[in-house]
Amino acid sequence: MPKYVFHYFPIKALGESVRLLLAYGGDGFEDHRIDLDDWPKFKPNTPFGQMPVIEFDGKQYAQSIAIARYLGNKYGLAGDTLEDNLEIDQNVYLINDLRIKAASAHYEKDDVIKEQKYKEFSKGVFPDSLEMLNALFAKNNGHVALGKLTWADFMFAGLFDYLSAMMRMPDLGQKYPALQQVKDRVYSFPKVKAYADAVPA
Ligand SMILES: N[C@@H](CCC(=O)N[C@@H](CS)C(=O)NCC(=O)O)C(=O)O
Repeated sequence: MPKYVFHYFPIKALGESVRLLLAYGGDGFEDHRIDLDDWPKFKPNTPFGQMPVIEFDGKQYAQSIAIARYLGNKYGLAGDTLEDNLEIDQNVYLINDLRIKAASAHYEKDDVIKEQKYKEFSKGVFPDSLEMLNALFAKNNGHVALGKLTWADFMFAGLFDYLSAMMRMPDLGQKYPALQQVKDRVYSFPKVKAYADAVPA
């Protein structure tokens, strides 16, 4: 019986960063992927009616960034000082701001407003944020923060495909090579690669 059970939909989205950290940590985890049809039955049993949720030692915990930070601390992927951890959080929340913006276009229900958002964001917030992140990661030697491997790298690597799809930018990695570098490094760890090779794309 693995130590951790990780509950999420059968997609990457907000779950993949945690899965990558669990794979890297190597303690073993049950990758419980819940289909949309089964979700209404499972939802009331989660802390806040949302996933991702991680379960261990008889308890459940929600919120993807909180879970990623916890695993980062556990697996030696946090900073050494309070200020180091502030820098990691700062850069993680910068990525998260872009994720929220991209989601506001991607999940927009009104088709006219949706296309307006894509038009506006594709000229403004998307390139502006991506250039900022690319410069930040390049300055950090191909990492998200502190110039070294931290849980923030896993956070970003796990979100990469989701961001690329939500921003309608299939060439994200070609356009912004430092972003690709962060992703590639994370996926090059043998345990992470083994996990990624074994699951559906
Ligand atoms: N801030 C939360 C957001 C979680 C969230 O939005 N989860 C969505 C899926 S990505 C969900 O559970 N949706 C189903 C529902 O709300 O019923 C996190 O980062 O974990």
